[in-house]
Amino acid sequence: MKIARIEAIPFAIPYVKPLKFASGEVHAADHVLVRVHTDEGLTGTAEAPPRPYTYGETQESIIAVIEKIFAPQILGLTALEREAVHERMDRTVGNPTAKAALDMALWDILGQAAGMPVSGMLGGYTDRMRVSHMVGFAPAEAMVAEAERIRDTYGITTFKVKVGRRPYTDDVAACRALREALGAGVELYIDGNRGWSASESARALGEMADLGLTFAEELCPADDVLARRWLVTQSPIPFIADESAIRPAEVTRELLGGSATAISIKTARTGFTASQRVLHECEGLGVEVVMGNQIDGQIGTLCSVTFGAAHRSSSQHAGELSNFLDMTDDLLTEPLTIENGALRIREGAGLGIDIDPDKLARYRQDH
Ligand code: MUC
Ligand code: MG
Repeated sequence: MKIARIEAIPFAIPYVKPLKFASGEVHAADHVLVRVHTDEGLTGTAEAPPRPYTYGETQESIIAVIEKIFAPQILGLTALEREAVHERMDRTVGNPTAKAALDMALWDILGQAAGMPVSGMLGGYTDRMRVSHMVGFAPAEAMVAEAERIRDTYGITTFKVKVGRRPYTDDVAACRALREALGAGVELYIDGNRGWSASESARALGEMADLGLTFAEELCPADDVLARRWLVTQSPIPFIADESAIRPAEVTRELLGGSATAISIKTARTGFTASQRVLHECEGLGVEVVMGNQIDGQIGTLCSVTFGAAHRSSSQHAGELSNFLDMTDDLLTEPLTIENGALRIREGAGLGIDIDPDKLARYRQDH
């Protein structure tokens, strides 16, 4: 099971419509397909999404760090030596999605070698997750129309609403319009991607107090340390740290510093190995987690649901597993389907990622 070869393949698939949020916007899934090949002929697969506005990574930097730094460090190790793989990769700081994709590809190899599904190897709690859909910036009527279409088509009844625009009153009006149109039975929470100040956030939360929001995520920057703590202390709902708490140590810092009271776990940035560390840390501290979305394609989404469904605490809340619906196409031979508001894991060995060679040939950018 020695790691014999690693591929980092750039591909780009257009979106039907761009996803816009306070820290950036996405028009195409310009991701990197990561394939780890063993000397025995197994191939582990995952994808790395470049999010320069969140982690500083680009498609080019992901490929470069994998080909020039990580591959030479880990070729020859086996998929059973993940701790050594991470020790070597962590000599390079940052680059979370490149490291995460390699980690998940190794788990895929382990599952295939053992003839077992990765979800079972991680914990095997359940076979599906309820899905939460992320609604990006648009005029309020368009956000309502999107949420209604997603609810009516896929049975999804949980929505994460992007906020953080200026003036903040546009976002408050959009949330109010969503609540009025969707009714009390739908779950709504908000994510500001650091777009508001702490005082704007406090005012907005006050104005939305009657909307029954369940979480508030990264409304203002965690780097505004005292202002953020002031905000979180008075927040009437759990305050999720997403981009401010990626690594386990950052999770500790934000939680103990009073800058967050819940955590978003994204396998796109912490893979399975470090995501388990974050999850267990949150369980030990009694902190709720939500499975977040790195604006993943179907490969990344399958990784998220595999992890989220594997554990009791990561499957309690709906997982953000539907952004691939905005893509015009994807790479999987058998596309993911959301039915009755839920997404199922794949039952076969490994992660169950089977890449359609024709689609890869069409969308890869290195040929
Ligand atoms: C999210 O939860 O913030 C947007 C930026 C990013 O890093 O992730 C997405 C979704
Ligand atoms: Mg977020």
